[in-house]
This record gives sequence, structure tokens and C-alpha cells, in this order.
Amino acid sequence: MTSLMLYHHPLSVCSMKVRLALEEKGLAWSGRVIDIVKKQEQLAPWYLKLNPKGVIPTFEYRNGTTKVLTDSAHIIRFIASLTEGNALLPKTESDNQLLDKLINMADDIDLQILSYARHPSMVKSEKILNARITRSHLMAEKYPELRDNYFVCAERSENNKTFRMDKKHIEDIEQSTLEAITFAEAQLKKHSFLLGNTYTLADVIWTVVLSRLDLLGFNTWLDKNNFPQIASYYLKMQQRKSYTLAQIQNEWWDK
Ligand SMILES: N[C@@H](CCC(=O)N[C@@H](CS)C(=O)NCC(=O)O)C(=O)O
Repeated sequence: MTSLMLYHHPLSVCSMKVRLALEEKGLAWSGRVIDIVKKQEQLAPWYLKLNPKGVIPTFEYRNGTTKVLTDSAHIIRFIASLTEGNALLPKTESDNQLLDKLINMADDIDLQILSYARHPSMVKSEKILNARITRSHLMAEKYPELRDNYFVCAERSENNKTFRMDKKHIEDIEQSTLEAITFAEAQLKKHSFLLGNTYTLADVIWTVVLSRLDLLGFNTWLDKNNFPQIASYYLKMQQRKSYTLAQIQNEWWDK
């Protein structure tokens, strides 16, 4: 008997990508919420053993043996490769190459830095990162065998604190996001989905990206006068049943 288990958080964009892939694939799955905002459960020793970087999502695939996968782009590719459920991969080699390009472009958009930078409360955004740093150091002392992992976690939060304030860094992310959006717009001029006339994994990841850009207030990129194809595509994606089932939420954490 196969079972699918996702460690995730409702408002985490990386988790949303996996939830949407699962719903579009049409597979039954169960989830465990990891509170990365208040309780910092991603730093619990049991969780670090599953996901050594201490981030969500983590996916467990049980089918006689257990496979543990991390990194949302890797997990959604795995989900799409399963024989059961709906097809989410294109058929031709050239379309598969284009799929990789579209996934990588979406995955490279550093939505986390943009989210911290645009959080309605800079103070709260900093508070979350500080709590992670403090907890990582405490846990490193308490669990010396996981010390290196905790130092990586602390360093990530330190970097997030720095980058969210670094104007040039943010501008670079925004510039590459605009290039990706422009590429997606051109794709959508040719057909109704990103890769042709059927829904694929590229649509999964891009739906989540657009939804987060919407929350972050990048209205010009979703506006019908600037990017007409993206604008109508985004509306269409929001109307899919999977969008609700996967809880693609346009909500701030800890406002
Ligand atoms: N590239 C990874 C990034 C994972 C990641 O950074 N997840 C965030 C939530 S979207 C997280 O767990 N943050 C908690 C932390 O940094 O402590 C992926 O796509 O899965």
C-alpha cells in the first residue's frame, strides 16, 4: 500500500508548490504542519534527521520502502513521475527541456527574500528571523551531534536578515523575476498553458509564484495592460479546483 506524507506549512510558498502538485496529480496524501513561524518546529532534532537543512517541505513516499525527499522542485518532479494519477509531464523531449527551463526559472525566484523585504511589518519579519537564530544556537549546544546543521540554519536566517535590507540584492531579484515573467508571457501568447494546450508541472510552480507575487503587491506584473496573457492565465489558474484544495493562500504570516 502506498502512502504519501507531506511536512509543510499552510503559508509556505515551497509547501504550496508541493500541495498543488499533489492535488493536480489527484493523489491522496496526508500532511503534518510544521510551525516555522512561532514554534520553530523545523529545528526539532527529529525533523532535522528527515531534512538536514531544517526547512519545509519534506515528503515521505512509502511503498514497501520509505523514500524521503526534500526541496520542493525535486519533490514536485518526483510526484509528476509517479505512474498513478494524472499526467503532468509533457510527451516530447524538447517540451521536457522547456519544462526544466520553466521550473528552474520559477524556482530561482527568491520569493522568501522578497517576502521578508515586503512583509507589512519589518519588525515582525526581523523577530521571526531572530527567533530562528537564537533557537538554532540553543539547539546546537543541546544537541552537539547536530551542531553543524544548526549552524547552517542560523547562517541562513542571518543571510535572510541581511538580504532583505539590501536594496541592490532586491533589485537584482526583481529584475530576474521580470525576465522570467516576460518569458512566461511569451509562452502564454502561443498556447493556453505554459507548455502547450495541456496543464503540466510548469503550471503548478508558476501558479504558486504568481500568487505570491500578487500577495507581495507586484501588481504591474499581473496587470492586463502590461502582461495580458499572465493576467488572464492567473485568473484561470485560481479558478481550478486544485487552487482551493491545495490552500494556495494569499495571506501574510504573523501580520
Ligand atoms: N529550496 C527549498 C527551500 C525551502 C525553504 O527555505 N523553506 C522555507 C519555507 S518556504 C523554510 O522552511 N523556512 C524556515 C527556515 O528558514 O528556518 C525548497 O524549495 O524546498
